[in-house]
Amino acid sequence: MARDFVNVYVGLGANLGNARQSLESSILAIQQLPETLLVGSSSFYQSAPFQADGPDYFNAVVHLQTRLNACDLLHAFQRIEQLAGRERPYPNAPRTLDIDLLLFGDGHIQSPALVVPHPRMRERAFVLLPLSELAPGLVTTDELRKVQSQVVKRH
Ligand code: PH2
Ligand code: MG
Ligand code: MG
Repeated sequence: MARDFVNVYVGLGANLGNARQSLESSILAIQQLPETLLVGSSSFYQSAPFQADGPDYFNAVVHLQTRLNACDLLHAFQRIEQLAGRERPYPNAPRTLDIDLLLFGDGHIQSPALVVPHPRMRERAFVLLPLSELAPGLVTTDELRKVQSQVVKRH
């Protein structure tokens, strides 16, 4: 029997090259993945690098429904990052495109390659603000209050 569609939330980020264009292109690429529907995408948000360096980031969150498993989805995201010229010279280095699996249904995954829910997403305004725009029920007001000192500009 075919597996059910799972609700998935994905964080997009870029701070090298034309970051806004990279986010737009990544959404188109994600939309073309097999067995996957794009349900919605947030506004774009601009912020200084959080615990990282380089130019300002543009970030967004997209909501998907997919029948791919988390591992296949991760590999598909890595391929899209590669096509966007992603390099990894050191941890949290500036990047042309970062695609992070934030939530995979109500699944909990703990493997060397993938941890879901994303372990740092609740500390980051650049994730919580676009996520709460798309799915207000997934972010509490208390969580938003805790990150309110992080300056994030909605576009
Ligand atoms: N990603 C990081 C580290 N810091 N800061 C902002 N503003 N946006 C990001 O996407 C980001 C970051 C590691 O993935
Ligand atoms: Mg990331
Ligand atoms: Mg990443």
